[in-house]
Amino acid sequence: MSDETAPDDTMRWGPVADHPGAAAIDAALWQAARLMAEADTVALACHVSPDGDALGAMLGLFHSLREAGRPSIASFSEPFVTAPHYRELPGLDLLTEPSAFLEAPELMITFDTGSLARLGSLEKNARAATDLVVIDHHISNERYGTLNIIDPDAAASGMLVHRLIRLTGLPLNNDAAVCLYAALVCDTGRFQYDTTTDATFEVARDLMGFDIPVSRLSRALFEEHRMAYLKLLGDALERAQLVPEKHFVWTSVSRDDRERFGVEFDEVEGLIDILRRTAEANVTCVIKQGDDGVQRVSLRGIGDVDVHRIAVAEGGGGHRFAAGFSTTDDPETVVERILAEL
Ligand SMILES: [Mn+2]
Repeated sequence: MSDETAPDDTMRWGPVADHPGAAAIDAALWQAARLMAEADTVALACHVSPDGDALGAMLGLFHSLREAGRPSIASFSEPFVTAPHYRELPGLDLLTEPSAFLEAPELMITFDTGSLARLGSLEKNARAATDLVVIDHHISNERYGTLNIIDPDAAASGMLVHRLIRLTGLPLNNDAAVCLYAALVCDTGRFQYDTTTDATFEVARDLMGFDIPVSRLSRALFEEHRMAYLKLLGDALERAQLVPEKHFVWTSVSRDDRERFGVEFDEVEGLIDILRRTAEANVTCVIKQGDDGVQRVSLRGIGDVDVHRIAVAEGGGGHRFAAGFSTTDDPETVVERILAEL
């Protein structure tokens, strides 16, 4: 699921403890910095099928640690490929294959990853880690670390990495700045979601002190697609169905569809951002079948609708306005269940 790219209403759920104060977060970040200083190697990981925030946050700290001369590795689970629109993020070529990741890291840090299961094949490495630091902004985070730094008020996990670097005096170099900028623009929808605050602009301003290729990044991240994807998009929109009485629109992309158009699973990530433009809909759903046959269901909501609730009922997670879950049921059955919930 790469459904973390929309705002959440941070006042809506969770006990007060889910919203640690600034001092508590800073104390936890200092604790993480101490662990990083003591570990022989710092092992970084993010969730399966990483999005711009997961990659950007992880690579941001990776570049900082490398600049500081701290031995570190970074990885994510198989399928060990990143969507082509992340190609401008520096450091993808420095990632370690998950099979070569430390089996029992002294210190492992996860980014943007709400649960151990979301680490995919790296879950076993996380379970074997002596210290496990969890850096995330998902309110549904299961707090599976030995040190959990969860800030639902942060617009992106990259915001927390920036805070860690600036708070503790870790070096911020150009590559780190580009990665953190990518994390920020991806999870704020290019400063368009309600998560966009003075804090996000302050971080953006700090990062802009470096040489950020703004327009090149923007085109790669948000605009450019292969013709094959645009053809698949046309087909998926042609088949999209509006359920007017439920203000619901949905479409699906099967494994066969992707094979027919020659499109990889990760390339279809942004389809929902097109379909959610439907004026008649408050809830948008895209059901994408992975190469393993499993259906990944992405939900987007606007207004009073809480799609997080629907996703949680299906064993998934996310935010109030952007959530998702996985299922082996066929798309029609899934949609029937969602419609019943609405
Ligand atoms: Mn995120």
